Amino acid sequence: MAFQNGIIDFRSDTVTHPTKEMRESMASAEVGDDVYGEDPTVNALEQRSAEKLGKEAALFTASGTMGNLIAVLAHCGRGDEAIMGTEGHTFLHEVGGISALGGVFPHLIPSKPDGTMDLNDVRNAIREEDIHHPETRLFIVENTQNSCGGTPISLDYMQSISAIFHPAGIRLHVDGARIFNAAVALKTSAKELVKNADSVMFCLSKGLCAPVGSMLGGSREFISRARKIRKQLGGGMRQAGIVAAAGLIALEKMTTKLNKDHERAKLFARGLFDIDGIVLDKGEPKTNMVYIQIADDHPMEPEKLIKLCKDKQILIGQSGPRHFRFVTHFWIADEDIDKTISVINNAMAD
Ligand code: TLP
Repeated sequence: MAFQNGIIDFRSDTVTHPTKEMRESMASAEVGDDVYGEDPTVNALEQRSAEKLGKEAALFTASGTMGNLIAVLAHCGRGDEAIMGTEGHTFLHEVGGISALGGVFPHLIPSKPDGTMDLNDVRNAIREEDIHHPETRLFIVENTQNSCGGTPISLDYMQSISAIFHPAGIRLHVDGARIFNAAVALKTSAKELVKNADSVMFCLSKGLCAPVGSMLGGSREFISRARKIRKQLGGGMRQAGIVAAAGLIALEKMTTKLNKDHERAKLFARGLFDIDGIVLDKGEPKTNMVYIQIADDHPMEPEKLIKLCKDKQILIGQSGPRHFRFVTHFWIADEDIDKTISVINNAMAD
């Protein structure tokens, strides 16, 4: 079940289109002015999201990047520091927004291949009071950890870091863009995984297929500050119920389908693993991401592989010099996986 135009798009789960049910609910959504708090569909989405996260309140944001940025701005003041992993999305892919717009200083500690950060590094990152030091306010952990293979981060780990940071008065933000993938993979609930977090962002627009939007959850007091910052950033969205309607379907109907994407990622990885010259870059997939590398001694050039796939209506995304990330999602079916394995197999054998 590729897209209507026949394209099989592995570049990300951000490329997903809304489902038919989403489009229908968008067409008939009740709306109001959300800046006045009067959009019933947005209000329902915020309330349902808060319940799903086990938090007091939630806020609809335009994107995951905006949700993370608002969280950092709500937790930190100018000159404060936020600790995060070297492979964290906030460090790698959010345009330096926390520094550019918030004056927040990123304190990096190495991300391990399993997506966690070493607990000793985590402990050592907390600075003692000293006139030379910035105030450490926040720790950001990503779940699933995208650049480390889409690895889910366990509740045990979340508890260990919260036991380190909370006594030191440092808050914990979860970039849970794919928290429901993590919950499915770990056979638990999103609520359980984020119970130690002070704030959490998740995306409606990735594997959950909504066309736009992310949710930021936290305490009532935190979300009311976050709401004001969203307005300050120009993110007050008026009749946003049109898009929130799709978000409600994403939340209620799509989270339970994610295990299919994970099964397909495993199937796909197995097929790719058997191809001469393809190396699984980050091991067996644990959620919906398959990272591969073209072996250094294989003559295939990455640009050529991209083109050969494109000629067959398959879009693939490069994640390094000879590296690729394939993301499985609702719009990729078993036959699309089979077709892609065969296209790559033929290309590599040529
Ligand atoms: N990730 C995108 C790209 O930005 C890399 C992708 O294709 O995976 N947190 C995490 C962990 C993410 O993976 C992303 C998007 C975001 C935040 C930002 O979400 P959006 O794209 O809605 O701003």
